[in-house]
Amino acid sequence: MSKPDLFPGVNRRDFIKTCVTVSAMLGLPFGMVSKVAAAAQKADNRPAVIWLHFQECTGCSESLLRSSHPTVANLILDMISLDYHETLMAGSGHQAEKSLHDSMQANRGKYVLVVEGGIPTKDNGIYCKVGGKTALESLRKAAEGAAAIISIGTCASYGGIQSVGPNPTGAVGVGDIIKDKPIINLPGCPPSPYNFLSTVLYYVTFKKLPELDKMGRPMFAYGRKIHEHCERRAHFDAGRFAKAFGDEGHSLGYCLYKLGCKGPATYANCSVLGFNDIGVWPVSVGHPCIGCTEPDLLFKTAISDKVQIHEPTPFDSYAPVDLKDKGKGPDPLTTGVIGLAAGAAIGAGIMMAKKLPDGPQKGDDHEKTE
Ligand code: FSX
Ligand code: SF4
Ligand code: F3S
Repeated sequence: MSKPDLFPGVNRRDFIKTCVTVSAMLGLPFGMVSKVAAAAQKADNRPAVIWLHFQECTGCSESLLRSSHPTVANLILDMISLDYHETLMAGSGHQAEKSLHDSMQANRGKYVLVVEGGIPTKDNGIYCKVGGKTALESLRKAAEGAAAIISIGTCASYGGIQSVGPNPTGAVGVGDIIKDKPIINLPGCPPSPYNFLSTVLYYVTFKKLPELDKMGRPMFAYGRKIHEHCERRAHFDAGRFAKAFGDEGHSLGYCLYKLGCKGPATYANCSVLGFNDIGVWPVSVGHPCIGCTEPDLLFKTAISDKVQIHEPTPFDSYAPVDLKDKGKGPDPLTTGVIGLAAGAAIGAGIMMAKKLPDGPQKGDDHEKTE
C-alpha cells in the first residue's frame, strides 16, 4: 500500500524534491535536507501569517498561487496558517475585519506579517484605504504585534511602480515606515515563489530570518547578479549582441546588453531558477532584464538604457562589441603572432585569475548586514 501524501496535493517525491531544491538554494549541506523536511511537516510549527494588500497588482500572490505545478503553492499554504489574505479568504466585510483583529490578538508577538504593495504616505495616506483604514494605519497596527515582516515584491520592498516620479501618492516601501521590526525584502515584480517558499522554510526550520544584504534581501536569493549565471553570457563575453528586437543576433540568442539588459547590475536568481516551473525567465525568452529587483532600476531607467558595467569579468578581456568575424576560426596569418603572444597572455591570465571576482565585489555596494 502506498504511503499517503504528506500534504494535500503534494506527493512524497515532489515534497522531497522541493526540500532538496530549497536546501540547495539556501546553501545548506545535503544532510540538512531531512531537518528542513521534518520542520516543514511539524504541524505545531505553522507560523500564523497575516497578509495585507496595498498599492499593487496582486501579481505577487498570483505568481505564487498560479504556478503550473501545484507543489509550491500547496506547500506554502500548508506550512503556514494563513489567517488573513484579502484575495484568498472566503469572508468579506466585517467578518474579514474580525478575523484580522482576532488573529492579531491571538498571535500577538508571534505572527509573520506579509505585505504586498506600496504604501502611500502623501495627504495622510488617503490614496489607499481598505476597510475604512488607510494602508498607513493598517500597516502600523499590524506591524505592532508582528514577530517579523516579509515585504513581498518590489512595491512593498521599495515602493515599486507607484513610487516612480512624480510619485503622486508618496508611495514608499515597508522599511521606510516600520523601523523597529525585522523586515525581509523579497523584491521582484513579481518575485520568484521559490524565494518566498525558501524564506518560510528557513524560518520554520531555524526560527530566525536568513542572512540579509544591505537592501534587506536574503543573500541566498539576491547574493549574485543574474549576469553571472545567464545562459547568454558566453555571447556577452565573445562580443555577440542583439542590436534590435528581431534582428539576426536576437534570433540567434545573442546577449541582450545592447537592448538595455540590466542583468549586469541586477541581483536576483532568475537566471538560475527560472519561473513557472518550466525554467523560463525574461532573458531566456528574448526580453532584456528590466532590473525588477533593484529599487533604482525598475521603471526608473528606460528599458533601452544600458547599465554601466563597473567590474567586467574577466577584467579587461571583452572582445570588441562589434566583432566582425564572429564564428570564424583564427586567421592562419595571425596564428604565429598569437603563438608569440600566448606566453605573455598566460602570464597575464594568471595575474587576472587572482583578481577574478567570486560573488559580490568590493565597491558593488552589496555587502551583507553586520
Ligand atoms: Fe504586482 Fe506585487 Fe509587481 Fe508590485 O508584485 S507584480 S506591481 S512588485 O506588489 O503585485
Ligand atoms: Fe545575459 Fe543580460 Fe548579461 Fe547579456 S547582459 S549576459 S543577456 S544578463
Ligand atoms: Fe526581474 Fe530581471 Fe529577473 S526583470 S524577473 S530581475 S530577469
